[in-house]
Amino acid sequence: MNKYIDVLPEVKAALDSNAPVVALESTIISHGMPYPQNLECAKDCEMIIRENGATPATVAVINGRIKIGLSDEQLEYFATSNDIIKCSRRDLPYVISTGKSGAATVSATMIMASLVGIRFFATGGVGGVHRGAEDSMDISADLTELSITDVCVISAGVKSILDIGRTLEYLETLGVPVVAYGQDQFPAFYTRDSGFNAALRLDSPNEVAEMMRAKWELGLSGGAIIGNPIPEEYAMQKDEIDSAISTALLNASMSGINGKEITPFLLSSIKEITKGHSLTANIHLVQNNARLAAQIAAAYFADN
Ligand code: PSU
Ligand code: MN
Repeated sequence: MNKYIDVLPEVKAALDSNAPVVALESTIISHGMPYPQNLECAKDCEMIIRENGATPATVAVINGRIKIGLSDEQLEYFATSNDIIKCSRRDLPYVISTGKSGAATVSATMIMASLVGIRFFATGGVGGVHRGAEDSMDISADLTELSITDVCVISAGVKSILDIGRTLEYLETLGVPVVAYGQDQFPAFYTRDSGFNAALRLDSPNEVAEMMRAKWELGLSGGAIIGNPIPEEYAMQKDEIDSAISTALLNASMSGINGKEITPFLLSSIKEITKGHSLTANIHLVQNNARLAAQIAAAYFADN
């Protein structure tokens, strides 16, 4: 594995001693938020994970090397560089073999985290079934990854730019546990309620840790989505976000945006339309997920 992977010494020490580690993705830095908020958010998430008893490991590819844990300079590079490839499962071998640099989406982060034994991962929102997928077939590789790779993903649901109902159906077909944390409703990223109940509900970090232990000890491979609602005080008004999403989707279709460009385009367009409100919400929900992920990882490794 060393042929491909560099693990930051701090992360390696934590992994060697069976201490909790939480992975963070890098696409949210390079393609999900503008500078400098992306860098501040990345650093704050790492700090929050430490404060809650775990070691953070931001995951990316730099010059063809898998990096588990980034230095401050490397974080800065992902926050400012324009030529970073958004990298999901399909892109990973190419980015590595050609010595390029890639930011890891949820699917690629899960793969690289699991290669070194990291079990928990915090992000903003998982990818899913896009609206209109019955024509475009645009379904994020994040979903299939969740069915095969043993990493539990703590998110604020799936991004509300998606078709949440179809995403939940697809996850059921794939056998991925979808948990609403602390409420019955599956959250909707910028807001606390998607209008759909999650199939499962858990109310404490320990309950989540025990569900994952049961899953993995039984050999039921794959991850889970823990849908952690954005804190009330940072949640957006439903009207504001719904109309921003509609406008952004229209902009995207008029500009002919598709494929892997669509999610970054929509996020940035929604930020413009909401005059930055969506970015503020995004930052707070990611931090909230980092906190819960650290608490879950700490509970899991406390009696492992
Ligand atoms: N969460 C955020 N912002 C993001 C993403 C998640 O708050 O930008 C990224 C993740 O990397 C996720 C990707 O895997 O969006 C989904 O992209 P796509 O829809 O192209 O699969
Ligand atoms: Mn897609």
